[in-house]
Parts: sequence; C-alpha cells; structure tokens
Amino acid sequence: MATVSMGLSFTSAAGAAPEGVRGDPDGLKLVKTKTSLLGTHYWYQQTFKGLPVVNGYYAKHVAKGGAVEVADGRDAVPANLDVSAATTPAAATQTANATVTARARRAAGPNKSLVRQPAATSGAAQLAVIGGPNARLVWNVTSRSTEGVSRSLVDAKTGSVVESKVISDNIDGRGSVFDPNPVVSEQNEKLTDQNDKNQDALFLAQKNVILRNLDGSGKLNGSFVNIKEAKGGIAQSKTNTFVYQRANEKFEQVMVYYHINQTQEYIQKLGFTDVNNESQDFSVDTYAGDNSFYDPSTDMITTGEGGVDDAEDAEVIWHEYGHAIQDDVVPGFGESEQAGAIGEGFGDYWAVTNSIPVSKGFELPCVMDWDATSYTSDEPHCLRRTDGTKTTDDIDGEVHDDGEIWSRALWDIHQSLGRTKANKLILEATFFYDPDTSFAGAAQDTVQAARLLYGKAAAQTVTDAFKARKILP
Ligand SMILES: [Ca+2]
Ligand SMILES: [Ca+2]
Ligand SMILES: [Ca+2]
Ligand SMILES: [Ca+2]
Ligand SMILES: [Zn+2]
Repeated sequence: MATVSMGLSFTSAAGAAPEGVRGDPDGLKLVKTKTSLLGTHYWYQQTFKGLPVVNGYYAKHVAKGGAVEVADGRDAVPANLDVSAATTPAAATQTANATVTARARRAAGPNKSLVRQPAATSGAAQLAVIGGPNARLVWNVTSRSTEGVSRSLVDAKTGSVVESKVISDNIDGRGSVFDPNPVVSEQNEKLTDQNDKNQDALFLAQKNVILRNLDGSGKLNGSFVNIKEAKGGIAQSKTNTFVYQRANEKFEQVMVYYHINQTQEYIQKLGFTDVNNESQDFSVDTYAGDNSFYDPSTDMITTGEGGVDDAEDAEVIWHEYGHAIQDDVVPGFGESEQAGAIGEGFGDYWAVTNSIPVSKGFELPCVMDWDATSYTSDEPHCLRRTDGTKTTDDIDGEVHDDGEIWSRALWDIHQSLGRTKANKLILEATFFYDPDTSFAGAAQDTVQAARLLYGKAAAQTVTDAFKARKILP
C-alpha cells in the first residue's frame, strides 16, 4: 500500500468533481472529500462488482498548485470471484453474534453473567468482498456487546467466521450533575425550584463527573442505562460531552445516566453480577405530573417533571431503580400489599444508602430532599424518612406509608452492621423473596441471608431490627 507520487498535471481535476477522473482505476466510489490548508483530499472506497472491498481504499491528495499524490490501498480481487451468497444475512448475523458473545464472555472472566447477548444493529449484515491472498465474498456484520461495537466478517459461501474484532470500545464521557441533590450537597434547605429556572446557587451545586460505560454512539446509552425517550429530544454529543444547566431538559438525562451507572457499578462492587445487570430503559421528563414510576410490563422507568423535575434529585432516580431491581430479581414482585410496601421501603432505603458517600452526614435518613422542597414546608424537606417510628401496628394499607415500616428496619440494619454488609445481605435476601411475600416472610429471608453471609451475631442484629418494627415476634 505504497504512496505513489504521480506528479501529473491534474489541474482540471483539482477544482472539478473528481469522480471518474481520467487516469483513475475502475471500481472506485468517492466516499469523502476533505479540505486542508494545502489541498483537497479525495477518499474512495474500493469496490468489486459494486460491493465494497473490506479495507480497500484509494486516496488522492490534490495540492493547491495541482500536484497530485495517490495513496493506493487497494487489494487484488480475482476477476472471476463469484459474488452470489450461499448463506442468508440472518444466519451470518447469528454466527457473528455467537462469536462476539463468546469473546465478551471470555473477557469478562468469572463475571460471565455480565455478558448480555449482543444485539446486532438491524439490517447490519452487508455483503462485501475481501481481497488479497484469501479473497472471498463475506457478510460484514456489526454487533454490539459489553465490549462495544464489533465487526465480524462471515464467509458468505461456507458460513464460517473469517474475522471478528471490536471496532469501538466502551468509552468515558463528561457530564455535569447534582450529587445527590442541591439541598444535600449545599446543605441548604432554602433552595427553591422557581419553575426550573437557572439560579447561581444551583449552578454552584453542579459537579463535573466522568460518565463511564458509554457505548460510543454519542448518546447517553451504555452498559447499564439507556435514555430511550426524553422530552426535548435525546441528548447527543459527538465528543461525549454532556454539560448542561438544570433549565435544559437534557440535564435530567445526564442525572439519570450518571446515577444509574454509579449504583449498578456499586452493586457489582458488592459482588452481584445479576441484579438488573442490563441497560435499563428510561423515559425522562415525559410525564407532566409530580411522580415517577417503574413499569414492569415494559421494564421502563419514567421520571416526571411536576414541581422540581424528579430526575434533578438522584434519590428519586435511585428509588425507582429499587423497583427495577426487585422486579428483575423476583419476577412479578409486589403482588401483595406488604410486598408492595417492601418495594417502596426498599426504594427509599436504596436512595438513602446510595446518597451516603456524597452526603457528608447531612440529614441521611431524609428521602428526596430536593424534590420535596416543592411540596413540603417543614425543614428538613423530606418526602419520607427511613428513621420513622412506625411498627406493624400502624399499617394503613397504603404502600408508601407502610413502606416506612420496612425502610426503618433496613436502616437499623445499616446502622448496626455498616453499609457494605447491610447492602450485601439485603440484596442477597431479595433473591429469596416470593412475589407476594409478607413483611414477616421477607424478614425471615433477610435473617437467613445475614446468618449465611455473616453468622449468628449478624442474624441476631437483623432479627432485632425486625422485632423493633413488630415484623418478627
Ligand atoms: Ca430541570
Ligand atoms: Ca430492568
Ligand atoms: Ca417533582
Ligand atoms: Ca437524602
Ligand atoms: Zn416507589
């Protein structure tokens, strides 16, 4: 693939369209024209009988003065190569995906369940030709997996994989967020929404962060989060830079991406590789009311924009993710009133425990401190708390109210055993819940998980926490 200086006078070609220029070889398709300080650069795709030749290129650099330099990266293709496929694009896609999955699994090592079946981009299998000594007809298949985007070449005659490689890795981007929310980070209960207005105090509450595990598509789409729908359109950046102020609806999308990626990374750090380990779909700012919700029928979390935009408070995002966690681990979870209350209590607890590393001890048991400023007048502003005094004597049949009984028990376990042990045993216990469990049933599962993970003393501590709520006798 030598660069050949031709030194011919192509002055007529320099200004005019170069396609099919005199002296150019046949079978070239102009794909890009670039202009630099010193000239114009014409990039061609090598083709054979109309099909692209993989990696076959031809470039012509035309200097301002008219001098032409050619870079010829074409590969030889036998003139008699048959270009009719004997295998289907669907079969090639399947083979390519199996290869990509196997490789991603090996790369993941012991965390094999981390690897989802990569989904080929629809219509991604394209016929192409490989030149050179192993010239042949192939299907060129693009797949996505935890490794990023892969390109596989599958022999279109025999169906075997000729080559498969990652062409873009999962990458980091940059963003700006509240963490977990402005009330907590600024320790200021006087902040107000003012109808989503940009304010100096709120700008100061923004923090620059790295957005990890993006898939490189230029959207907020990655291993653990997928912004699927959003009011005002999906945020996009060719440089993966997502910096907005809170009045811009895209700010909430960054909040969702960052905080969900964080919490899933935390779950995996605890050792769990199968707790909603997937790219969770979100619909951001698409509900006008002051509510957010998880829809198990579509596995989608929707965040509302009533009052403070819900996704401006990470504790709302984490609460909803709590529902997604339980629905993922226990199919159909929440069939009974008490299971529903456990869902709400766990969501509140999950919000609180995720806030701890960034809260500097400020009002830790207060749930949704920022969102609550638009509907509470008492300070601190809290939608609910995890340190209430309710017991089963106070059950009123409303899942959020009764959830405070459950979240207090989890909070006590957290206080006694510490964050890591508490979260490990609480997540572990969830795997044993029945979809229609009772407080007592789920409490027994939690005691059991404590005993098996940490022994008798820990099990007693957990038992005491549930006894104090009159959940266990
Ligand atoms: Ca906003
Ligand atoms: Ca899910
Ligand atoms: Ca709200
Ligand atoms: Ca809080
Ligand atoms: Zn909820």
